[in-house]
Amino acid sequence: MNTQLPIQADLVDQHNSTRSEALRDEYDSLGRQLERAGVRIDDIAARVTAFEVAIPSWGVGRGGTRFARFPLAGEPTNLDEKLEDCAVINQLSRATPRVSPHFPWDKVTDYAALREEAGQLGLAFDAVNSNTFQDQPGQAHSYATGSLSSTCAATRDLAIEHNLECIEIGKALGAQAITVWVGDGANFAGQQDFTRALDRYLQSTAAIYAALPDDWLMMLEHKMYEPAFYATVIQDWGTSILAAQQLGPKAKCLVDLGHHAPNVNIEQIVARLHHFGKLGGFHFNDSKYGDDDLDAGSINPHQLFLVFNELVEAELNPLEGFDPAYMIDQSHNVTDPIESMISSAEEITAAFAKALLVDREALHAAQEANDVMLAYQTLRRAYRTDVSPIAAMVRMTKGGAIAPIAAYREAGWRTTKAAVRKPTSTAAGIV
Ligand code: AFD
Ligand code: MN
Ligand code: MN
Repeated sequence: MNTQLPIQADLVDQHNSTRSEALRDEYDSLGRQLERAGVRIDDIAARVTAFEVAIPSWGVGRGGTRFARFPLAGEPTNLDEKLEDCAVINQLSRATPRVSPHFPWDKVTDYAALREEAGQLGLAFDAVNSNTFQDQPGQAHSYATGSLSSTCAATRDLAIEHNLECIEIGKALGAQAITVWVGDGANFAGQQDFTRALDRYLQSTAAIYAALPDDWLMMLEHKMYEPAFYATVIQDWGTSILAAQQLGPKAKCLVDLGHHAPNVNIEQIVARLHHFGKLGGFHFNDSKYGDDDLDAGSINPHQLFLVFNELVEAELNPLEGFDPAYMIDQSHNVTDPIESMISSAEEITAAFAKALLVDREALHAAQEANDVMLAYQTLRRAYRTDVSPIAAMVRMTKGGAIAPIAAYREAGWRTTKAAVRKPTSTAAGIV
């Protein structure tokens, strides 16, 4: 396919030419440092080259809170423009070649044409997301009573139908997974029978599961609260794994880093899910208090590293297979979403690269010998390493920019788009 990338290739080449000598120097120096620890930098670079994380179609516009949304001049106003911005992120970072779409937000009439359009921008589609947490105009049965777990059969049927449609759309787009997150739950004690609500959810998801193609996954995304504030139907990884086990082998759990109670040990959840063959994928983001949807690694990069440490560990013990889907799920309320996504992709890649640097043999030996300090220091040594020359070298080799945010600013993308894209609304609301 003839790709037509949004930023002029000359501009990226020129950006890199002024920086490549310094980068080579830093890469070689890090290479010597790693060699002394018995690690070949090119091996790490090869792994980083193959590493990819999908971006959310809903993350390229300015997000908002329930109080307000502050639009950004030149932000995308339709799906074509969203894809264009996703292509910019991937062109400069070379780590985000797939877009995870959300329906009905991303509904179009011709999905074959949409796939083609994305392909021309160097993009493909990742897991489709269904949306039964808000009503669409003219919807026959409201989700105000819940969706897949609603007490109202007609509402449940509508929610099932929507998920089936998402699978059909996903097939046309070349996706191989559907992520199901529901806002179902209760705001008051006594509002909902916990058991019956879960039973209804399981029945509804079984109907969706039955329509999954053989090579597809259904990822169940748990979330502790919001929009329901007293209880949610799939509140944590416990309910999620039990539901996934009941549904069957194609059902797995999706871990959104922001969907846990504060201080929960997410890396341990990752290890547990993998142990039972139910680790489906991730929604990366960062948070301080709840489902904050802040940029990955911006608050707690150490946690991100510890998650990847478990992932690298899991990869060495594939058990029932190891192939989690990596996706970003963020809301960019105060930054340019393109810059946030580039920065997040870099943080996620760095966490992965650092986890690869962990001396596994030394770590396992220290664990077996109960040498607590040595085990801890083994992790720390990897975490402290500045891996940015590896990520930059990989980006440049793949045709991206050495300093992608600087290159993005040099390209003047947003200013150019502000002149041609329509202004967007300031309406409050969570997207
Ligand atoms: C939710 C979940 C989920 C969903 C998104 C919608 O994280 O992934 O698709 O928000 O914006 O909190
Ligand atoms: Mn999510
Ligand atoms: Mn969320």
